[in-house]
Amino acid sequence: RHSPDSLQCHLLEKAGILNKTKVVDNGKKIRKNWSQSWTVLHGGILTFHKDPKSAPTGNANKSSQIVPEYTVELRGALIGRASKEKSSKKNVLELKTRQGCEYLIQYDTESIISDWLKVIQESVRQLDLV
Ligand code: I3S
Repeated sequence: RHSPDSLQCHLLEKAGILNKTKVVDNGKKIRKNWSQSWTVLHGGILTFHKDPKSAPTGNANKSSQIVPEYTVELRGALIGRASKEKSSKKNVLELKTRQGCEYLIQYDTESIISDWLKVIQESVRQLDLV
């Protein structure tokens, strides 16, 4: 039950719709581009999928709706509430990866954002132990 494999299994956490934008790419600040994203946290990896609305028309089949846009390695990452200067939106989280990328994550429903904050914090903590 506590082998490394079983620990990996316990890292299945959450999935849902969020708004997100990357703001720093490998240490370089980039222009915000908020979009909605089917977001999956599994095995210490957070995957933001492409907004199906951004897919070219005629290509809106099921598989085009689950194309990963960003995969984020959570080991060693920092997650917390973003300061007011980072965005005018409400309920914004800031996620900084060890690889030097930063993302903002937002949703108008506070309980949804606080659940994601808790589960990402817990995932980062768990990854520290294995
Ligand atoms: O940090 P900024 O530059 O105020 O972010 C805003 C811009 O990304 C804006 O797009 P343009 O760069 O095309 O003006 C977005 O529409 C806004 O949503 C961004 O600000 P918020 O406060 O919503 O994160």
